[in-house]
Formats: sequence, C-alpha cells, structure tokens
Amino acid sequence: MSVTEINSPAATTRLSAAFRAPTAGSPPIWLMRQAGRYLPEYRATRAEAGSFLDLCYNPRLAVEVALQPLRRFDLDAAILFSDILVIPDGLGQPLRFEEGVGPVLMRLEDTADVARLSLERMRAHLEPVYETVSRLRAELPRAVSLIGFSGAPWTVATYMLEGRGSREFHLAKYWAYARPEDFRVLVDLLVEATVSHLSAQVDAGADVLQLFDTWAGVFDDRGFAAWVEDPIRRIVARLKARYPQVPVIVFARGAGARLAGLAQRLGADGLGLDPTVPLAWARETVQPETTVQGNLDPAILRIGGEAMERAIDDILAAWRGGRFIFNLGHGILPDTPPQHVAALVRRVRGEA
Ligand code: 1CP
Repeated sequence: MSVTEINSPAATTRLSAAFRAPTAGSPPIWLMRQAGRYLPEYRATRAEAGSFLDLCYNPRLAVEVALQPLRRFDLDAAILFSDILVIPDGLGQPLRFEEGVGPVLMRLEDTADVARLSLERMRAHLEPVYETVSRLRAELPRAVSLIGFSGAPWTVATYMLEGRGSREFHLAKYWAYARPEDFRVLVDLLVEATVSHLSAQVDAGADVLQLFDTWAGVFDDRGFAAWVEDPIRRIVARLKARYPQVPVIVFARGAGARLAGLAQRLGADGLGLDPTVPLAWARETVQPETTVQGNLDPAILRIGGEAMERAIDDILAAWRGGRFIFNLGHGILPDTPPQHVAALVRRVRGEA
C-alpha cells in the first residue's frame, strides 16, 4: 500500500473496501437522501435556515443535517448535504424551491442563454458547499466515508431546459434529438461544471463520489449513448486522471439492460441499481463487472415490517459474496418512519 493510500480516509473505510473486493459478512450501507424531511431534527434545522437553498449554502447547518442520520443509525457513509441543482444556480440560472412544486428555474431557450452562464461564477458561488465538505470531513470518524456528489449532465439539463421537474421531457428531448449542436454546447458546459464541482469536493475531503442520473431511463439507444454515457464517460476519465484513488459510483436510474457492460464503458467503480433491476440478473451480469449498490424500493422501506424484511433478505441473498453496497433503489420518501430505517440497518448488519 502506498503512503497516499494510508493517509487517505478511503483506504480505511468499509465503503471504500467494497470497491476492491467482495465484502466478507454484511455489506456496507448508506441510503440515498438519508438526510431529509423524514427526520424531525432535519425539519427543525431547515426551519432555522429559512429556505432549502439557504440550508444548502450554510456550512454550519448543512454539516448539521448531514450528520443527523449518522447520530441515529449505524451507517458507513455521510453524504454531503446539497442538491444537484446548485450547479445551474451557481452558473447563473437562478433557482428557487416552491412548496408543493419543487425546483423552479427560468428556463434556457437558446445558446445565447447558455453563453451567459459562467463557470467562474459557479466556482465562487459554491464555496460554501466546499466549506461544508471540509467541515464534515473534520467531524466524521475516519472509518466513515464522505460521499461527494453531482447530478449528471442529462438530468441537470432537463431542469435547465424544462424550468422545473418534468414527466415527459418534451423540451429537453427536443434539444437532444432536433437541436443536437445546441444541446452539445450546454452538455459540454455541464461536463466542465461537473468536473470542477466534483474536483473541488475531493480537494475539500470527499473520498467517494456519486453521479446521479435520475432521468437516464427515458432514452432510446442513440439518446442514451450520446447524452447519458458520453458525458459521464468524459467526466469519469477527467476525475480518474486527477484522483485515481477516489471511487466513482454512477446511479443511472432506469438504465435496465444497459447496465450490462456499463461500468466498463463509463470507467466507473460502482453502479447504483434502481428497484426494478432483477436481483439474479444483476448478480450474473453486473456484479462480476463492478460493485453493485442498491436496491431496496423506498416504498417498501416506508411500509416496513415483514414485507421489508423479506425484500432486504432477498437482496442480501442475491448479492452477498460479491462486490456490494446496500442502499435504496432511489431516495428515502419524506413520510418514512425513522424506526423503519433503524430496523433496516440492524437487519443488514445481521442484528435483527
Ligand atoms: O427540505 C426540502 O423540502 C427539500 C427537499 C430536498 C432535499 C432534502 C431537495 C429538493 N433536495 C434535497 C437534498 C438532496 N438532493 C441530496 C442530499 C441529501 C442526501 O442524499 O441525504 C441529494 C443527493 C439530492 C439529489 C437530487 N436532487 C436529485 C438526484 C437524486 C434523486 O433523488 O433522484 C434530484 C433529481 C434532485 C432535484 C430535486 N431537489 C429537490 C427536489 C424536490 C427535487 C426533485 C424534483 C423532481 O422530482 O423533479
């Protein structure tokens, strides 16, 4: 082991070990959206901050909410408390979160709107986020990983082009299929922004990275190759050149059969699997190639009880013995009882 490996927290965590070799015994566990509204203490801190974005840009309070789930549950990682949409906000496309609606942005209409965005502005605007990462790293025990993250270009672009969350993605798909030259200008900017954002998080102390491509599942072959795989592959290559020791997990929700061979095509160290991915297929096809992460249905976590125990045991039985990180297949739902999360962690640890 080299000196840099010994000094890096990544060398010492259960989570980082899962990228190198099959985990003996129970797998490491963390949960997407493990900080958030299902915790009463989150709601209190959020009220103190004012708005959700004020919380994201307040290092003291963002550190607090990121640590809250670790005080309650025996988790192997903290994840930076932020949002994928701080990138457009930082680039100069103002963002607000409306109660009951979600994110709202002034949507981009042409490449002149793209040209007004600025990477320099983003780097300065996101300083509080990097401050949050370094304070978090200082607070966390060395055995606990700190996950930095970013949205992948396609998913972030959908919000920038639609102006809000979407179901059909008519505008974003129009850019992708009918205006590919214009769309490439935006995606290229987002590749640069993502590399910059993730690099700054590693420099501040993040030891594992995850890219969220929540809306990756809406494309045909050509669209998926051009607007999901190509930008992510470029981002991962740039990160690997600078930080070869930092594992990168890609969560391409809805990728389905395209998960086969995907880790190699992207250069990724792990793939997040959504709840619809068949366990046996993933064991035979995906797990030999990479670390699998997932994939309990958040709706089943919310239900709890025997249905949850069965679903957890199915995942453990299928993936134990290979490279494996236990997680949900998507983020925790806001009305999830915290005691269900406690029961989940105990069961994965083999304690219940
Ligand atoms: O307090 C509140 O009311 C805000 C709710 C909230 C929270 C807690 C939002 C608004 N974002 C977050 C935090 C967040 N978002 C984290 C960090 C915390 C953690 O994991 O513990 C992360 C990693 C995200 C990532 C994120 N934001 C994604 C990708 C992952 C996913 O769940 O699919 C996406 C798509 C967003 C956009 C977003 N932010 C918030 C909302 C309501 C949405 C979704 C809007 C939509 O459905 O289109």
